[in-house]
Amino acid sequence: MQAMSQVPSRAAAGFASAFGADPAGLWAAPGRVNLIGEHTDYNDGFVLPFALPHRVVVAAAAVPTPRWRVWSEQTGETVEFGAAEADEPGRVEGWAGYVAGVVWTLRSKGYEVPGADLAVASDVPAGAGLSSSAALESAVLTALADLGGLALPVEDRPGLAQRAENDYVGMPCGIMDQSASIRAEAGHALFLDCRSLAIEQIPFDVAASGLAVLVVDTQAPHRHAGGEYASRRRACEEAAALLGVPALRDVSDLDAALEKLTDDVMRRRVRHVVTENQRVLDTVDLLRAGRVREIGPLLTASHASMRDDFEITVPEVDLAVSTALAAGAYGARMTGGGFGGCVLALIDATETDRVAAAVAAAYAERGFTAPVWFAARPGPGAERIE
Ligand code: GAF
Repeated sequence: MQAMSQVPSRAAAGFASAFGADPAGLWAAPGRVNLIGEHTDYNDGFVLPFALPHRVVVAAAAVPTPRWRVWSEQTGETVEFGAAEADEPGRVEGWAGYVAGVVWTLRSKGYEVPGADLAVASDVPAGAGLSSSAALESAVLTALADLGGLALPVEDRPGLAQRAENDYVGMPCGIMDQSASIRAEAGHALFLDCRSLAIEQIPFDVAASGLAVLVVDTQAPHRHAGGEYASRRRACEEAAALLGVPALRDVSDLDAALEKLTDDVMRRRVRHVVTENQRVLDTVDLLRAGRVREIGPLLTASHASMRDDFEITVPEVDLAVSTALAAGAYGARMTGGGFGGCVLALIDATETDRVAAAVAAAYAERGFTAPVWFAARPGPGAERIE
């Protein structure tokens, strides 16, 4: 917790040393874990993420000309770009591309984006499937909107940040991560209909039920994650076209749909998406009724579906899930896009250390890199913090 509270001062100090002045303000946006609903967002389906207390913090000040300088604590470098680079998708590469992408998406929608100096610090683990890039986009978007006094309704912001990632950076993600980072509320999970973009804040105070969400960062290297993600998305879109529906969200009779498809891989992809959507709805029903423990089997079924039907898990992830379950978790699943990343387990709060130790021991036995873990509580969405 202590390290987290230092992120704002690190961003402010980085701003002062990179730009020789004080920032006009500090803005923060969180990473997320997804409780359930994986690879459903780009199928117009349902998701239920919550915001982590881990955040990207941006210290920023407007400048009078259309140019942007961005310092990153992680790399220690300052990247500068102007309107020409911002207006050409892909031109700014690497981490600064997410910042340029936000400038691009706003400018291309006709917003008067102020030039700015920005310093970025973060305690969202990078490359762990906890949406550090969505947090960066969301923090920058929130900062630029405030600095420029842009009339930017909150419900439009996730789509703008997603567009930065899809069309500037070139990652075909759905809208879940940016929605979680921008629209989540502390103490709640965000139930999002990815077609209508309607949201409902679902109370998710695990501690009040004597429970904890243990997040295990498996440290598994991401294996071809980008290409595999894009190929899963393509398979879903092809299946929807074959089935004659706008998106897999619209499959109402799973058995009939599976009969129409001849390709076994495609059938399993469809089965994952359709059953996962239903699991999100069932989880929301249980949480609305305050039956938190009972969501466990849905989490575990979600994992089996990702492992067997969507085929996006890796041995480290499967081992963390099976070990947590054997150690008494009510449910456990991989969270995020897959091919590495994090696992979450719903456990009794008193059991956190014991379950984490069991996973660490299982990893040691298999010769896997030691995992990192923390207990996650739903934090707030993007906001100005100073
Ligand atoms: C990644 C993507 F960015 C999200 O849009 C979502 O598809 C997720 O993988 C899988 O549920 O985080």
